Amino acid sequence: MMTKSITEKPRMEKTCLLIILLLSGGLSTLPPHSREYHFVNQTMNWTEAQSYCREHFTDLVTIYNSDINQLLVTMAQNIDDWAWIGLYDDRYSWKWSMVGKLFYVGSKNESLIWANGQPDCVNAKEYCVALQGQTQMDDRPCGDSYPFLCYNAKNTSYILVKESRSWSAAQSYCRTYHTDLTSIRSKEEKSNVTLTLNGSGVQYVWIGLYRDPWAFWSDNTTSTFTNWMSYPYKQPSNYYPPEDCGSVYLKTGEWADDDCSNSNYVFCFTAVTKQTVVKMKLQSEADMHSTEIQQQVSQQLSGLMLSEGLTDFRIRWRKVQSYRDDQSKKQDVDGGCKTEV
Ligand SMILES: *[C@@H]1O[C@H](CO)[C@@H](O)[C@H](O)[C@H]1NC(C)=O
Ligand SMILES: *[C@@H]1O[C@H](CO)[C@@H](O)[C@H](O)[C@H]1NC(C)=O
Ligand SMILES: *[C@@H]1O[C@H](CO)[C@@H](O)[C@H](O)[C@H]1NC(C)=O
Ligand SMILES: *[C@@H]1O[C@H](CO)[C@@H](O)[C@H](O)[C@H]1NC(C)=O
Ligand SMILES: *[C@@H]1O[C@H](CO)[C@@H](O)[C@H](O)[C@H]1NC(C)=O
Ligand SMILES: *[C@@H]1O[C@H](CO)[C@@H](O)[C@H](O)[C@H]1NC(C)=O
Ligand SMILES: *[C@@H]1O[C@H](CO)[C@@H](O)[C@H](O)[C@H]1NC(C)=O
Ligand SMILES: [Ca+2]
Ligand SMILES: [Ca+2]
Repeated sequence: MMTKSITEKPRMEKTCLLIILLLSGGLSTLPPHSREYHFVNQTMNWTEAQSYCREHFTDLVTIYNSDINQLLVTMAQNIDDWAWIGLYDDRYSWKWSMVGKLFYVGSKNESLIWANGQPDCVNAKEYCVALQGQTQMDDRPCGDSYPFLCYNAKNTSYILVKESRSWSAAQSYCRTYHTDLTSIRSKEEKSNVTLTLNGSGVQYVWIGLYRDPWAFWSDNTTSTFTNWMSYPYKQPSNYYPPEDCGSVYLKTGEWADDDCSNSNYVFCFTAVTKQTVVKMKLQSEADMHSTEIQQQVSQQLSGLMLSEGLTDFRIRWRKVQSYRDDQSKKQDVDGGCKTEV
């Protein structure tokens, strides 16, 4: 006689729970709606200040407008000293005029070599690059007038214009009559440039390399607001080079560039992140456990949310096993039903 034992399992209905997290605050590159500011009543160098802020709060402060600037001044109660802010100058963040993309020359040489001690950004005024002695690079004041090298993409030729112009006037000229100021991104380009300059006797010649001064904040957000001190010491000055870190004078709220190894007070911020969770239970004839179907639904949903102007969100899937015979007994099972966009 055969016996058959069947363990009767409750019937399962596969359902997926779709979870949408709506976020705002510190996680995007847009200034968040709400930040808390902190004055650190201790002095340290800029790198230590950055670590301190990241450890105890979110990051060094980014100042988006004069209201925030004023608020910081109020917090420090008239101390006759300086405090670090998140602003810094990256003297290796060079870009080519022709591509407009960040091209990190850095301190290592690709096919370019910085002349001894360069880039030194004398008086915080040198944001354009000229070839010096035809081979080595030097950052120079963009307003200086030098001969310049254009590149013409139509007939792939390099044109040395011996008439001296400022960097931006040279750029306009090249863009009008040729393609742009020349780039030097490879050995081939370098040797063509050397060939073009050979025998010309030019001392300095503009090429297409330039950078934006004081463009970066520690938390990677951007701000167009500045409040540089103009009197009695015009800032930024790069007076004791390198002065690559931004600080605020606590009595007036005016800014100065400072040697990053100096000891200053510190302003940090905490991003107040708001999170809204939207849960949707989806039931369908389609197999909601199929990754393909989940991705399709996620994609449509993200498209919908983006078109509504919502940019900061995550979509997650979660498997829910609901038992027909006992609706109250529900289990969330991680994995298996999960997708993120
Ligand atoms: C900083 O600390 C000193 C004592 O160490 C105190 O006298 C001063 O009021 C504090 N300043 C602020 C702004 O908290
Ligand atoms: C890089 O610099 C070294 C010396 O520091 C030099 O020998 C080498 O030729 C340079 N390379 C390029 C591609 O310029
Ligand atoms: C390339 O074209 C430019 C602009 O028309 C001209 O000035 C230049 O002489 C040409 N170079 C060669 C090598 O044909
Ligand atoms: C540079 O010169 C070489 C020949 O030395 C040529 O093959 C190449 O096309 C030139 N490159 C550019 C960007 O003009
Ligand atoms: C520069 O031109 C001279 C002739 O005018 C030539 O002898 C020399 O080899 C050239 N140098 C380079 C680097 O091409
Ligand atoms: C800022 O951006 C850089 C490069 O994109 C990245 O390496 C770094 O982790 C970012 N820092 C923060 C605080 O988000
Ligand atoms: C800041 O101080 C730390 C430890 O004292 C040191 O390792 C670091 O190099 C300093 N940073 C700067 C920019 O001087
Ligand atoms: Ca220089
Ligand atoms: Ca300074």
